[in-house]
Amino acid sequence: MLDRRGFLTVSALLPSLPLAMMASDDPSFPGLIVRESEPQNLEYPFAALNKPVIPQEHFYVRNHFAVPTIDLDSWRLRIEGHIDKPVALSFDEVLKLPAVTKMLTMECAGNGRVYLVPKAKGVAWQLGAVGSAAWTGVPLNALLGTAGVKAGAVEVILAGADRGTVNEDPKSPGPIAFARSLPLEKAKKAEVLLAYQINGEPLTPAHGYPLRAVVGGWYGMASVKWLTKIIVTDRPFAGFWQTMDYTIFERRHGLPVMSPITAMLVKSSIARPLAGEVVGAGSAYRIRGAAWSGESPVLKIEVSTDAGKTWAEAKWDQGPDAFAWRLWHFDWPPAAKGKHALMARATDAAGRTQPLQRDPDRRTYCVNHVIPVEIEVR
Ligand SMILES: Nc1nc2c(c(=O)[nH]1)N[C@H]1C(S)=C(S)[C@@H](COP(=O)(O)O)O[C@H]1N2
Ligand SMILES: [Mo]
Repeated sequence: MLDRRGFLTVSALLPSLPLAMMASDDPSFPGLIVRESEPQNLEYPFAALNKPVIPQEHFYVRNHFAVPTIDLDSWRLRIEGHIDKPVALSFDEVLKLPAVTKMLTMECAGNGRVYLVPKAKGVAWQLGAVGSAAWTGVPLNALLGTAGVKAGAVEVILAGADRGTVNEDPKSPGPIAFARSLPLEKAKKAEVLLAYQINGEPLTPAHGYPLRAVVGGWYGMASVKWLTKIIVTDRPFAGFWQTMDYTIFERRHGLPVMSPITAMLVKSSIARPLAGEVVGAGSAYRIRGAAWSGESPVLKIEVSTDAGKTWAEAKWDQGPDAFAWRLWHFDWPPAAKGKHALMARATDAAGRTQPLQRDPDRRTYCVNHVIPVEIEVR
């Protein structure tokens, strides 16, 4: 099937095939890990990380509901609310607007949840609900300019075409659409795109075809897929994923206040070795991983091979970027035989360092504390 620009959309031909079964350009790729099959929730096998750009067919998938069926002819992007003039654009009209391409890293706020003690409810992500890609689309700010934001506007709600009923308490009052808001200030930033391409390809249905938001620097829940409606408001949005799911406690005057999750926290993850891996004594082993932070470049990456007693700096594979992760490596001559706990910790340009301890204010989200990787040298 050809899309409007004549691109072959593989996924349009195979709408019911799980992503994990789709053809890949990399025969060594082990496939995505199925965390849930309906709705589809697929994790990137983090140990496979060997280049900074994740191809679309390897990119993790986080869906709350079934992928909506979109008819491109009747599809419109509508801008409503606290604006001068309502806007309704066809997909062809969106494609004609000036576009930009940016490398942006996106991490699900639940990534790493499986490492929480006690065991937390929710999708049991390990390290791989994160990815980085080159996204192409229209800056949200340009569309807000066309609509004319009125004085007194505070937020921009982004709503998707997917709908469903939340069946766990607190249950939703029937089917609701996935929606999330951004403060107007963030919505106007250059890193907030309405994207229709990833790595130069049209989006697949799983990743939001035909158009999705990509909110650079923020956890993934802000990057609303299957975007059809943008509502500018003069008061804070209190939707389900704004006030129930995807919230953490923030301390205000010492009191914990439920607050929507926003920017990604500074984090690094070790891709190799895997926990439990056996490493040969004597030969140098290359420890590899990635590090990122929201809205700030990561500048320092340290590795400990003795459970945090001593730390040494690792080497970066890419230059600093405020919105994209950097891969790193550390060449370790594993001398002593026996068990070792490997750790990595990143520091960003704002001076924030990854903590060693879990902060319980973050509920089951924003897992960025250092997670030791226990291996054995033989
Ligand atoms: N409409 C819609 N947008 C959505 C979601 C969703 O379920 N519906 N999931 C969000 C979450 S929680 C994440 S982490 C990202 C994941 O994007 P991806 O599936 O392309 O990796 O999409 C976000 N946008
Ligand atoms: Mo997410």
